[in-house]
Amino acid sequence: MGYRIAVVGATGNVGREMLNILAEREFPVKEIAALASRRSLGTEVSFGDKTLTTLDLDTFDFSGWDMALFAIGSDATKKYAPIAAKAGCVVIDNSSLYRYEHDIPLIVPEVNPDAIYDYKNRNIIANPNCSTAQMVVALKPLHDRARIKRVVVSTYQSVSGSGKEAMDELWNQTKGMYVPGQEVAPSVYPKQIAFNVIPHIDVFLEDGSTKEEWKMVVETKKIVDPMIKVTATCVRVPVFVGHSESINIEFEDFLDEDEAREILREAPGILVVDKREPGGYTTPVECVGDYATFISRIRQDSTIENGLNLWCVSDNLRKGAALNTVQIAELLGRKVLKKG
Ligand code: 11C
Repeated sequence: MGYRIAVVGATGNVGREMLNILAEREFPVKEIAALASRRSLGTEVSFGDKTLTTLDLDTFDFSGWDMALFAIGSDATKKYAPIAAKAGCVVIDNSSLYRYEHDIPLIVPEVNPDAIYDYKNRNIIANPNCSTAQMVVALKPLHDRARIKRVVVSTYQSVSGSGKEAMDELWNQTKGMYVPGQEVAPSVYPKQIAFNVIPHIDVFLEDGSTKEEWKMVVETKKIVDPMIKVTATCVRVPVFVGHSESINIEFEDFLDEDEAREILREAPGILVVDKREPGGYTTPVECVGDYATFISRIRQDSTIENGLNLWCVSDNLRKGAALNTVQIAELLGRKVLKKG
């Protein structure tokens, strides 16, 4: 028993986290393959106490493999995901390529687990954007109680969301600020990220919003409820790992802040840390390596009839990417494939 699992893009930030999380959660693995592009071939990656040598994605035969967890860009996904899916291997994809297609389920297991059965349409399941994943975990239990009408969210997103080169840029730029002659010019980002914030993530759209902001709107509707209105401002901040969000929610019905706190305490995937004193909240550095979405600063918004404010923090490489993917794999195993 157990599953034959391929991790595609095993040498990247998210691929490595997928391997860590599969091992940590003792996912029932019968065989595991770490796949990479030819450029990274032969690179070794860790899987629990084992070391795996990466195999060539280009020549890999997906027949007989149960699931492939994809953590490569949209262009490469477009080439390889259909090959895996056609070979009978269920693709769980982290890129944005398939998320918005009507016959591809977009899943956060705490929120819409029943969408799992739609995997059969194309043998592909999509994983949401990191900033959406952590937000919808918090929204869903509140929506079930008081019906959300509108959400206004501002994000504070870490550089790991843009990959390893961006993490290096923050590190080198920060060091370079103190050493005359070693200043590092922006390269991944359009402006300096060290000691700065940049109100721009992903490409600009015609209406003046960015694609990251659009993703939060469209994905929340697909995962939670198409009736919820969302407006987002996404901002990159000089934090290595951990996305934070200030979320303002307007409900149909009144929801008291104490009841909201109790609902969130009971909700799956959430840890409430909400003491009204210095340090009685969670910051991104404290969420790194954790599975939970942390909620703090829960309070009434007295400027509207039925409003709440809250602060939401999570490890974007985990709940925002690798953990959610592994949770989808667990869900698929538990509800459908049943080999575990
Ligand atoms: C960021 N949220 O922080 C992005 C990274 O659509 O999966 C993930 C992009 C995506 O830059």
